[in-house]
Amino acid sequence: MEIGVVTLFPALFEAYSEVGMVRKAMQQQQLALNTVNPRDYATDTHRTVDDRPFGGGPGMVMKVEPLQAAIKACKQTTPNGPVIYLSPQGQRFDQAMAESLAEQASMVLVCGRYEGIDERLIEMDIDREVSVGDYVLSGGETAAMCVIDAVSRLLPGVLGDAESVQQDSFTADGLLDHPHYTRPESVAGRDVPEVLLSGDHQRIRQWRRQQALTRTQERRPDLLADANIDEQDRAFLKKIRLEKIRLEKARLEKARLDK
Ligand code: 9WO
Repeated sequence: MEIGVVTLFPALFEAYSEVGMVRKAMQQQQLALNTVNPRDYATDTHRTVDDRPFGGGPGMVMKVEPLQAAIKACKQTTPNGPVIYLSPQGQRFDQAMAESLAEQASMVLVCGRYEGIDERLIEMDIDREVSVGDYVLSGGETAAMCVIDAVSRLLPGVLGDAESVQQDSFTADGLLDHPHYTRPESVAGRDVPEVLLSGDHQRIRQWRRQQALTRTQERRPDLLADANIDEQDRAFLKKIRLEKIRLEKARLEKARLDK
């Protein structure tokens, strides 16, 4: 996959592409990153890329011409891929979107700065707006890195057997991950759950599944609606819900008697 990035800060992407899965994907030639700086397409002596907002107010807006020229230059190497603008107004990025973007041969990620980009540029040159979450950043760069990171690890051959996407409970079944432990067996009096030391792989698999289910129900119950869970999983979730209610009732009863 070829990813073009339009950014006033290409150095951020150079640093990011030197580490981890992104570096691995590039070494394996599964990923190519190409940054284009709108400042290099500004035509005035001061290389201006921003201007005051029509209608007044604080801050600056990214000018159309340098940004448009940069996007055009970027599309030379990524002709058919979508042009994506990272903004809080966009469709929410998630694992399913990462999977569908990973199937593309190319894409262009446009990173805004200041108060944003001229709306007419969005109308003319942006195919879709994508948000990585409901917060305001100082620019789109870190959001673009989230997209690059999530997508690169899905490219063919990038993850080894050890980190297989199939093993990842979120990717496989839409559940949160189970907890992880490594040596030593005891840390400040906290022991690794006995089951993980048992060598009983059937029991370990079941425990991890139940941990993933419990955490998803407790922390992100919204994910259960689309999760890939079977009758046994549902029965377990019902059991822990009932257990929680029973404990709460016992607690209330105790409080009543203590009064
Ligand atoms: C600035 C601002 C100032 C006052 C009131 C509201 C405001 N919103 C913004 C704003 O959205 N600035 C953006 C900064 C302009 C475009 C790039 N920036 C950005 C992208 N911030 N956050 C994102 C982003 C992108 C993707 N997913 C989450 C957040």
